[in-house]
Amino acid sequence: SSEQTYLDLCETILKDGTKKGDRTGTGTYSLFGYQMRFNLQEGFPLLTTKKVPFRLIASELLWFIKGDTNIRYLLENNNNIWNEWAFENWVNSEDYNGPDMTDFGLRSQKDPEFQQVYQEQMEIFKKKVLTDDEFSDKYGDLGAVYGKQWRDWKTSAGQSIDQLKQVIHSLKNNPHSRRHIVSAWNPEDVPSMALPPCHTLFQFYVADGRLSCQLYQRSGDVFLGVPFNIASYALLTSLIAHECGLETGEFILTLGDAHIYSNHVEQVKKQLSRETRKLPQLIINRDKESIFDFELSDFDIQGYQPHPSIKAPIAV
Ligand code: UFP
Repeated sequence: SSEQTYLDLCETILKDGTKKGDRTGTGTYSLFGYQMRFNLQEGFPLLTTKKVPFRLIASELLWFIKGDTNIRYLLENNNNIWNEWAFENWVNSEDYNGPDMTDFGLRSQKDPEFQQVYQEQMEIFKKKVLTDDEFSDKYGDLGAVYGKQWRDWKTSAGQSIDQLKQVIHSLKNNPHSRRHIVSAWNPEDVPSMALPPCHTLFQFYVADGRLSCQLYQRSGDVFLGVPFNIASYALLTSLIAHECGLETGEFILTLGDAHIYSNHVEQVKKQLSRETRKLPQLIINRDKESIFDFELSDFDIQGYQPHPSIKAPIAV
């Protein structure tokens, strides 16, 4: 099954990965340059060897598609995956005068007492983003992240480029083009970003009535991040194929620095000991056409019977 290509990557990193320090201070096993292909006709590539939370992936993708960069929409959908990045801006600002949150990511993993203090501050922060418009505009917004670059790329002339709309237009009108590209990597914005885009550039390809997509991902946390990234782009490809009246083809993920954090190794080994199961199916509401009209309730995953989830600390 397609899932095997992911498990092969995990095995290859454990076997051949170079031990390498990293920005977060955690340490990784890493290799450079790896490609995986997922045949979307075989089923939706949501891993079955551990449970992957589809709802979080779907709400994050809709957030990108809307061009939204404020975590409020995510919080409204019980999605906490971007909280740390906004929280970091908040605790580093002049307006914050709570307990010291220096290095909150690492410290909360090592120090249970600090973990509690951190959780409290995070809850206060989330509540403010959800209820206080002014606060939310200032500290809930992550700035020039994916949604911004996909939908509202600012040119030097002060104009805006809607890359996602343009690429859908070109897929419909000039399917054989070799220029169906969306770039999230904006060199001008990178220095001011807390997290420069991991999924940097993607390209679509049409042949035999099928839509394929290839993503170049500069950096992949293979245990925690990559399963999300695979499902997210498989979903994006499926939604755009739906809008363009095409069948789905392949999703191809090309990774730059593909790494397993040293504190994920045991979890990866556990996952590798499990048997793959049949991939689920993605169901899309046929009454809607444009991907810009889709809501969370317009699609669902059917027949997903994964092994239980496996917990692991996230490197911030
Ligand atoms: N990461 C992913 N996928 C993502 C995302 C982050 O794997 O979609 F946003 C991981 C990769 C890396 C870390 O472990 O987050 C980002 O750190 P860096 O910028 O140092 O590569």
